Parts: sequence; structure tokens; C-alpha cells
Amino acid sequence: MKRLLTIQDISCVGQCSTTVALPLVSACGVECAILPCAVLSNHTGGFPSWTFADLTPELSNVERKWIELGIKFDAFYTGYVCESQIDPILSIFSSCANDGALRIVDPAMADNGKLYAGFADDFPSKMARLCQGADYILPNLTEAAFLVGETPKLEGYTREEIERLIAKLHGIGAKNVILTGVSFDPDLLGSAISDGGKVEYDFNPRLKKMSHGTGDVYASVFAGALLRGRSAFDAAALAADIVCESIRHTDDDHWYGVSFERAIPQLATAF
Ligand code: PXL
Repeated sequence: MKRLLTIQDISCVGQCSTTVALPLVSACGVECAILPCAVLSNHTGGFPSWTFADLTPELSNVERKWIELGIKFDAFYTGYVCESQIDPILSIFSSCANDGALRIVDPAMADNGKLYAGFADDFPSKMARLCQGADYILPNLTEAAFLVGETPKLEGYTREEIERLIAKLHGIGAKNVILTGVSFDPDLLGSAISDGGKVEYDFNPRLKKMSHGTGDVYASVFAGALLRGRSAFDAAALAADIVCESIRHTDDDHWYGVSFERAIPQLATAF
């Protein structure tokens, strides 16, 4: 059984980051260790306020202990992290990796054309350092544009523009790019999957509802499926199916996350 370490915040309420990754990676049949880099009362995407306990100093304490105990991982999956945490995380990537350990980086920092609350305008250039040398990065369109220093467009990317953006993402040092939120047809929404050679597309019917936390569901399932031996394309397709299933189970008045819990049976039977 493979062991993955996810490094991101714990938002105590909000169905995102670690509280999504742990159950979904586990449901794929992959051991999921966690390293919370901050604890928030709730996420920052729509609640009027939140508490924030920065755990940056703890990252290197934990790293030292894991080195002492010989604890290593087959994969790392990072999500929402802060600037001060990038160097400690890069250090863990090298000191706690089994041979061939995968680095899966979801540069969770922006959506709908805007950085999340609390991130400075130059944060994307710091996040780009985590993406450099990553085996897989999973930006949405807004994050992708920020990572390569462009102003995001809210819609209307042509296939040529998408593939140029992907080429630039490879240019910052990402081996494989999974770009989410891609659409060339108003009824379809999907992802572009690129290994630096060819770009493949996976589309699903666009669901009318837009929901918070879908990027975290997508990245968690992608990481779990990849560690179960799926190809990047198949892992991305499964991730999209589980996002759609989660949205279908989400009540209309439930605004802060998706009911991914109801998609766990479907996910568990995929393996
Ligand atoms: O879902 C991404 C995410 C993770 N963690 C925190 C967030 C967000 C998005 O808003 O605020 C704390």
C-alpha cells in the first residue's frame, strides 16, 4: 500500500483542504498522512471572517522527527499553503521521499479571476517555486494565468490559448499539467491533461451550480487514483466524475462546500 503525505491547512469547517483530502485519498485505498500547515476556524472563501493559526514553525520540527524515525512517503500532495511554508515544504520533499516519490502540487490560491483573501499579489511567483520540479500540477485557469504572470480571463480561452498557457506552465518546470475549468462549449466543462508532449481533454456536461471546494475534491481523487496506478488521464477523468457526483448530492442552499461524502461509495468501488 502506498503512503501519501498531504500538506495543506485544516479549515475546521468548510469541506476543503485536509478535511477533504484525508477521506478521499483514503477511499482510494491509499494511506494518507497529513501535515497541517495552518488551522483556520473556517475557509476564507465566503465566510465574513476566520481565525488563523500559522503552523509554519512546526513543519521543520515534524520534518526533523520524521528524519530521525526514518519516515518517508511515496507521494506528496500539497494544496493551500502560505509563502513562509514553501521552503520548509521543499525541504520535506527532499528529506522524506522514498525513491521515485511523486510531487503533486495543487497551487490552491485563486479562482474566478482573483487571488484568495490574504494572498499578496506576488504570491503566485512563490507558488511557482513549488510547481518547479513537480510531477503534476493542478491549477484552475485563474491559478494558471497567475503562475505564468498573466492576467486571467474569466472565460473565452481558445484551444490555442489553452495550449500556449500549458506550454508556459511546463516552462516553469512542471512535468505534467492538469488544467481545470477548461471549456470550448457552454454545455461542457473539463480539464486539459498534458505530459509536455500531447494535450488530451476530458469533458463532462456542465452542471448549473458552481461550488466551493471542488478543486480540493478533484486534486484529492486525482492523487489517490494516480497512486493506485491510474494514468494521469484516467485519474483526471475519475476526479471529474467524483466532483460531478458530489455537486449532484449538494443541496441548493449549501454554499460553502460540496457533499463529497455522498460520492465516497462511488469512489471506493472504482478500485
Ligand atoms: O479550497 C481551497 C481553500 C483551502 N483552504 C482555505 C481556503 C480555501 C479557499 O478559499 O480559504 C483556508
